[in-house]
Amino acid sequence: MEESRLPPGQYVPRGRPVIHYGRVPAFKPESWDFRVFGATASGEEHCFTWPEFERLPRDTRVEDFHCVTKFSLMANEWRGVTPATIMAAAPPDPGVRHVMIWAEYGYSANLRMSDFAAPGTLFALEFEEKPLSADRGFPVRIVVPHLYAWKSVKWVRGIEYLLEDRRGFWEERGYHNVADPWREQRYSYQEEPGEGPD
Ligand SMILES: Nc1nc2c(c(=O)[nH]1)N[C@H]1C(S)=C(S)[C@@H](COP(=O)(O)O)O[C@H]1N2
Ligand SMILES: [Mo]
Repeated sequence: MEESRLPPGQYVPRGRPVIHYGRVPAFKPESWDFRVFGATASGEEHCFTWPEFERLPRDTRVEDFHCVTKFSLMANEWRGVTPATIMAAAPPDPGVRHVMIWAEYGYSANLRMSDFAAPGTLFALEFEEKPLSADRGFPVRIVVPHLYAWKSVKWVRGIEYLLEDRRGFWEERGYHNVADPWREQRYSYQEEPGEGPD
C-alpha cells in the first residue's frame, strides 16, 4: 500500500473491526422506509418503501475508510445508490447547504452538501459483492469515505435537508463538525470559525 493513502495518525489493523454505539437494529421490510424531509424543493416529504429503494440503480465505489479511533480499512468495495439519485427523486430547496443523515435509534451525522454530493459518497446496500451484514448497517448505510467514519452512518432511515447546519450525534459530543481525516479534524475544539454551526 502506498504510504500516501494513509491519513496522519492512522494505521491498518488486522481484520476489519466493526464498531457502533448501541445495538444492531432488526430490519422489518414491511415497515422500513427512507424519508427525505426538511427543506425539500416542493416542501413535501418524500418517502421510499423498501421495494422502491431496493430497485433504485446502483453504482460501485472502491474506497478507503478512516475511523477517528485511528484504524483505517483500505480498498473497500461498496455498491449502492448515489446521493444524486436520491436528490433527483426528492430535490432540495436551492438554499440547502447541509444534510443530516438519520439512522435507527436516532443516531445522526451532519454533512456539508458538498461532502454529501461528493463523488465517493454512496448509500451502500452491498459490501464486497454481498448484501451488507446486519452489523455493517443492513439494509442501507451511507459511506462518506473522505471523512472520518462516524459520518458513515449505518442503518440509514432518512435524510433531512438543512437550510442551517446542526450537529449530529458525535458532533454534539465533542467531535469535529467537518471531520476531514487528512487535516486530522478529530475534535470540536479544533474547529476554525465557519466550520461549525455555532
Ligand atoms: N447508526 C450508526 N452508524 C454508525 C455508528 C453508530 O454508532 N451507529 N458508528 C460509526 C463509527 S464511529 C464507525 S468507525 C463506523 C464503523 O463502521 P464498520 O462497523 O463498518 O467498521 O460506523 C459508523 N456508523
Ligand atoms: Mo469510528
